[in-house]
Amino acid sequence: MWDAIWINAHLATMAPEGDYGIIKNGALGIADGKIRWLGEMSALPPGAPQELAKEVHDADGKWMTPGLIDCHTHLVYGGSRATEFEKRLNGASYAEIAAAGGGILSTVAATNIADEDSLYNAARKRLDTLIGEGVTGVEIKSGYGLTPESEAKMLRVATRLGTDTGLRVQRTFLGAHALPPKFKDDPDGYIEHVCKEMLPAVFRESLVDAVDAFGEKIGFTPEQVARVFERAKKYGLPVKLHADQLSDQNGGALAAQYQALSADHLEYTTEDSIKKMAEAGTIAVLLPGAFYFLKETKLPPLDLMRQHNVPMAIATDCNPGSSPSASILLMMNMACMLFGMTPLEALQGTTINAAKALGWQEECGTLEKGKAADLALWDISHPAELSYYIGFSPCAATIRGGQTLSTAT
Ligand code: DI6
Ligand code: FE
Repeated sequence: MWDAIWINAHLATMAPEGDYGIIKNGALGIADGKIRWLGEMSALPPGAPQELAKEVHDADGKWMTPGLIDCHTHLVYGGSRATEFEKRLNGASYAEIAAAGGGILSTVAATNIADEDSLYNAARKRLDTLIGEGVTGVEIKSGYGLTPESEAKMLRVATRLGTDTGLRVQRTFLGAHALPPKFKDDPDGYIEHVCKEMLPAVFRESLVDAVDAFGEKIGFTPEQVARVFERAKKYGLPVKLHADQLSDQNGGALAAQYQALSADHLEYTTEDSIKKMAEAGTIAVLLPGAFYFLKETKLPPLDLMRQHNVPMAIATDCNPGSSPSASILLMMNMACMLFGMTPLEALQGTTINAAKALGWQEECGTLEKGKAADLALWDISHPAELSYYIGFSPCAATIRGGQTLSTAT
């Protein structure tokens, strides 16, 4: 006997490659937090649904997909950057604001003075918004602390968010996000500090699942990133990279060289980088919110990614500077409208490919027997509808490991 069954649901399993994997008029049974059975209603084992499972949910023609996964966020942060947004609309550029000590560093200042509870409460609202859009898994980066204590504080908040909500959370250490004022003229010294003090400190506290860096002219050089990645490898931690967002830094190739889970942004990435990502199995994470909010004009090379079979994921990049959004569905719409993705690619980008971008593909990302019961139920008439609405969530339920998630509000 299963713990629960959903009957009269249309399933978009996302399991076969290149397809929604649709099962019309289906059912899905779960036990111990895992999917135990799925298929057409007509193929259910004999007996009334009540005899098959302790809990019976009649989906009444709704659609079920894997729970969505937001595989790149900075959703723990203090303050807001609305005044900077206003400056940009009055003509200043993102890079100019960063060079003048604003940008990421202004969020670092606000995050450093915030206590854990206030960071938690602000982040929880953003996370609850994601849950309301069918999200069952999320990646959360540090990177607005830039001291061992403050990075640990951010990662503790990320840990608590996972524990309290029941979401699957990957905690990513992003110490190499920006140069703190204390190391203003000594980027190499800061990288040394990241490798020898900060990463060991958060690792000792078991606060970190992966390591990221910002490889960019206004971030860190490929050599500096490589040093961070070498150290991450020593700890057995997977890496990922903010790559080629504002200029080509061979970031895709660098990520691939370290078998990175993903290279993210990629507006300026070259074919050479993409080929290397394909060989290394590095996922391309596309962030249309940042492209939109920074008014970028250079599109990531999607055709090359398709040509070389680099799986594409989509994420919110939720952060106060370049993508102040906690809507994964809006990102799917933007990926279609701004990047020319298809709705199928967009849904793959927030399910199976997002799972791959976090190394979770054996556990979730598709509806398959044996995988976790991380599910989203939708009041829609076709899965393309998930990429279609703008600022509206047709989500009817979010289920993680068999438990229906509720939000704090
Ligand atoms: N790239 C981004 O999109 C975010 N970080 C990064 O390295 C933006 C961070 C910010 O502006 O606060
Ligand atoms: Fe980012």
